[in-house]
Amino acid sequence: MEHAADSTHPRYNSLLKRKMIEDAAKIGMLADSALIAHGRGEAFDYLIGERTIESAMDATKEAAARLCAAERPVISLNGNVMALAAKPLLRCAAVIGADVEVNIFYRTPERMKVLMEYLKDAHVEIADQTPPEFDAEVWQKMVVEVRLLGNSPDGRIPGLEGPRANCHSDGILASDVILVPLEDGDRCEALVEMGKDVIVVDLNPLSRSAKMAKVTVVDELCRFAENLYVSCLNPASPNDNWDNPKILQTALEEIIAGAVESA
Ligand code: PTJ
Repeated sequence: MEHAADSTHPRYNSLLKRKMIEDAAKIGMLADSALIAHGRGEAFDYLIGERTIESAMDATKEAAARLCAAERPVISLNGNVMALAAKPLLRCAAVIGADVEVNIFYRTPERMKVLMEYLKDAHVEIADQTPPEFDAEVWQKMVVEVRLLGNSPDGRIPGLEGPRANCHSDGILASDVILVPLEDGDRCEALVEMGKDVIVVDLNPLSRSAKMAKVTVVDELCRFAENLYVSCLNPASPNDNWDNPKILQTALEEIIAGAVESA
C-alpha cells in the first residue's frame, strides 16, 4: 500500500488505518460521515493507549464464546468495518461458521454495489490464504460456506425507518447472536429489542451502542478482529453472569487514568 509514513514512524499503525479509510472513501465504500466516526474512534484509542486493555480482551473472549455457541451467528458489516477489517472478520466468520451481512446506515444502491464487490473479492482472497492451523482443503470449505448477504434484503428490522432497516430474513433477522462492530445506537437498540444477543465493538464506552449491547468490546476494531480469531480457535463457554456495565466502567476508568497520566 502506498503510504506517507514508513513502518518506523511512531504513529505508523494509526496512519495506516487512516490510509485504509481514505482509500475506501475514494472508491465510494463509505458514508460521508465515516471519517468523522473514524476520528472519534482514534481519539478514544489515543486515550486508551492504543492497546487492548484487559477488560476488552475478556469481552472479546466472551464474544467468541457466544458466537461459537450460537445457532445462527451473523457478523454485520458497515462501510468503516469493511474498510478496516473485511478480511480478518471473514476469517473469523469461517472459524465460527457465521454468515456475514452488509448492513449500512446510509444505504444507497451505489454504495451497496461497491461494498458487495469488495466483499466478494476479499472472500476469494481469504479462501486462498490458509492459516497455519488448518489444512488448505478444509480451510477452503470453511470459507466457501460463509454466505455473503446484503444484496437482496427481503426483511426489515422492526422499529427502524427508511432503507437502514433493510436486511435478509435468513441473515440478520434470523440471527440469535449478532456481532455489529461500530454500530449506531438506534440499530443496536432495535436488535436488542428483537431479543438478539448483540455484541458491539466501540472505543467509546459512553456511546448508546456500547451501553445497549449485551457484550461490549471497548477496543480498536483491527486489534479486536485479530484477537477474536485467536479466541474462536479455542472458545470458552458463554458466561451467563456476564457483567457488561462493569466492563464499560473499567474501560472508562482506564481512559481517565490514561488521560491523567499523560497530562
Ligand atoms: O457505513 P454506514 O453507512 O453504516 O455508516 C457507518 C458509520 C460508522 C459512519 C455510522 O455507523 C456512524 O455514524 O457511526 P457513529 O454513530 O459515528 O458511531 C461509530 C462509533 O465507532 C463511535 O463511537 C466511534 O468512537 C467508534 N469507532 C470508530 N472507529 C473505530 C471505533 N471503534 C472501534 N474501532 C474503530 N476503528
